[in-house]
Amino acid sequence: MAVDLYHGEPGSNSLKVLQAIHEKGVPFTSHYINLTKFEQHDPEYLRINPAGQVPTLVHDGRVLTESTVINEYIDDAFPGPPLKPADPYDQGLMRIWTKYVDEVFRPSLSFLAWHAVIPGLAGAMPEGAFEERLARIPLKEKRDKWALAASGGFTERELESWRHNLAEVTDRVEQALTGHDWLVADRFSLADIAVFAMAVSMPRSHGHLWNAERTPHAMAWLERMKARPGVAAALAMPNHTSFARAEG
Ligand SMILES: N[C@@H](CCC(=O)N[C@@H](CS)C(=O)NCC(=O)O)C(=O)O
Repeated sequence: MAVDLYHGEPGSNSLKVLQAIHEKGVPFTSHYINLTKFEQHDPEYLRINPAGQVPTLVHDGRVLTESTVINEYIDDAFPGPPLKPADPYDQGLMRIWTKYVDEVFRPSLSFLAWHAVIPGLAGAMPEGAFEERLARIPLKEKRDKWALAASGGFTERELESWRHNLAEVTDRVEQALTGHDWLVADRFSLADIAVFAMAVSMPRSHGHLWNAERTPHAMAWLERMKARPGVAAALAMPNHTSFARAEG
């Protein structure tokens, strides 16, 4: 059995899959893709993942992309502790969390981070270098969004709605964890893994939302998550840069 995982720093979507694979105890070969060197756009990597994004799982030569899909596959395809609740209704609740992370939490976090970081990054590059990098991004949607971010083009209304989303996510997580150790059915699951992948950076990046006074249950859950051996092993994967950690 050969399991190859192509991933970036232990943050965001890469951290999501690294947690699942370590929690499940699946032996795998790690292939680090350096996002700050734009290795995700190298022709060799694009042959595996034409979207030019991490993570990508290759199991016995079969390629799977999309972190949420990969995590369900890891849980279904390999022995080890189950990462989904047994009850179908609880599985539904778990998937509402993973969908919410993919559609609301992660994009809001990314767009705000791009707004803060990309203009400086582009400005620090030699003339034309950023445009050259942009041209290599396979996904038009991402290319356009990065170009807009670089020119400071996100509107105040957009920024406000992404900030609002982050406050809403925070409140939902705090509420779900009040009186509970885990997000769904009082057991650790892919819901905790998906939310944690984005939330771990919140006390640092959005400390006004995530802090001991405002969100004591969410803060305690972050520590509970970090204390899990699989999650700790995922977080201990090499981290070469602070830029790519949570923002993608
Ligand atoms: N929907 C994809 C999104 C993957 C994604 O956005 N990956 C980011 C890192 S977290 C990435 O590769 N960013 C670099 C780029 O798009 O050039 C998934 O969930 O796997």
